[in-house]
Amino acid sequence: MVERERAILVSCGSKLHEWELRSSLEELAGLADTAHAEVLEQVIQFRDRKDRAWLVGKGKAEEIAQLVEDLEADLVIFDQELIPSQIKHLEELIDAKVIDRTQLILDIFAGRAQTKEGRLQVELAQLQYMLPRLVGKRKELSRLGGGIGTRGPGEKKLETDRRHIRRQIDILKHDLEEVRKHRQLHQARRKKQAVTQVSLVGYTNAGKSTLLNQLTESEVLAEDKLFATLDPTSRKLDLSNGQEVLLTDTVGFIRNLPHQLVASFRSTLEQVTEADLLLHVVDASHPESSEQMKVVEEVLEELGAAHIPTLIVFNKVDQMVERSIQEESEEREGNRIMISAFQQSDLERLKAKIEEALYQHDFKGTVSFSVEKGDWISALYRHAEILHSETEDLEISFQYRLPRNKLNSLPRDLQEKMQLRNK
Ligand SMILES: Nc1nc2c(ncn2[C@@H]2O[C@H](COP(=O)(O)OP(=O)(O)OP(=O)(O)O)[C@@H](O)[C@H]2O)c(=O)[nH]1
Ligand SMILES: [Mg+2]
Repeated sequence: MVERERAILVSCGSKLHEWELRSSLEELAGLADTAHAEVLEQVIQFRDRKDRAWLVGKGKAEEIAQLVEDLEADLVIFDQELIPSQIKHLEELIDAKVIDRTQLILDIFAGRAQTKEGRLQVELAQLQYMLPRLVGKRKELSRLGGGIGTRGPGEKKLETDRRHIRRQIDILKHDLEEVRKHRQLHQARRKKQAVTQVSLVGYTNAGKSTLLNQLTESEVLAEDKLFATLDPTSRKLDLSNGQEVLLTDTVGFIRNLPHQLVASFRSTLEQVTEADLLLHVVDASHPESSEQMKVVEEVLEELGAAHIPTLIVFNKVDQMVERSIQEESEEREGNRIMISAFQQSDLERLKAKIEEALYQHDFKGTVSFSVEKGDWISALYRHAEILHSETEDLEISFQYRLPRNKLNSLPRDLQEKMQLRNK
């Protein structure tokens, strides 16, 4: 077993936001653990304004340096993003590696990516994170005196490093585009076959992979770690009405998700935007479940997926303390369900609820046209459920129910006739 790095965690912010700072720091400890670090100490510095040079202020930075020495720490992790000049100052003072939350998350992702696309995406995010930091260092150098000794090989090296990184970024983007085209081809085929797609989304560690496993009897990795899943996995799920849907597991979200990551994962997360239904899985036993839900909603918004019908799945109710409050809210609204992923009867209820949600979001209506439109009639019989039909003179009219994802299986002119195209 590899020796765990010894880490000190630091957070800094206004006393007004103490609660938020503490819970974010708690989460940082979880991230550190996921990255195999041993957390020795957590330090919070309250100040209303961040120090530009030291973030936490020089005095506090000196205290941290002392703490590093006393505890023999290898690593100091800041919960707030560090700007280049802060990294530089802190590294000069502290005899340990200095990183921030974003770097830690990128590092975890790098260790976890399994597929080619996942690896490319993480690498791209890492380089994009590095690039401005190199620029920063260069500026720092030229400001410090300029002239002899500062511009020489050091600056040249940075310049070549930057060029090299830019080139790498271009190559990665190009490779990603290739992988992406390939995947879109698959997706287009899926769409053509009009397979209903249901995607699991939610905060990291909510139980998405566990649910995928339980519902489809598969064995994807699920564990009590943050970001256990990076690459989307799809499995077939049979509903009790005989309908077959494709259930997709996705990467978990977290507050202050590095935006470089959201950007590079956009293409894998496109599967989320293509879904017919989202299952937003929430760890109902987590003290901050409602904040976590908000974060997920924000990321969905950012991805352009906020409009997709969503079923909120409150998971881990077996671990919940205050059950009654949540149950009440469940009764008030129809788009939520409380379950434990380990309870067979709950899984059955969930499947029924998925069926219901898919059904609920189908198109319903009536349409009439000439009986001579043979291709329209057969398309309707093939793809829609005909609730009622009537022929009068040479007009035939249908009362129908059409699954949302079957829309494009109908001839375009029929879609227009049914006035469903822009719904
Ligand atoms: N008690 C209890 N634990 C659960 C339940 N569902 C999942 N878990 C546990 O929660 C932990 C996280 O589960 P995962 O399925 O890996 O969570 P995830 O949402 O896929 O997490 P990421 O992939 O990290 O985003 C695991 O240890 C599961 O065993 C549940 O209903 N009850
Ligand atoms: Mg997972």
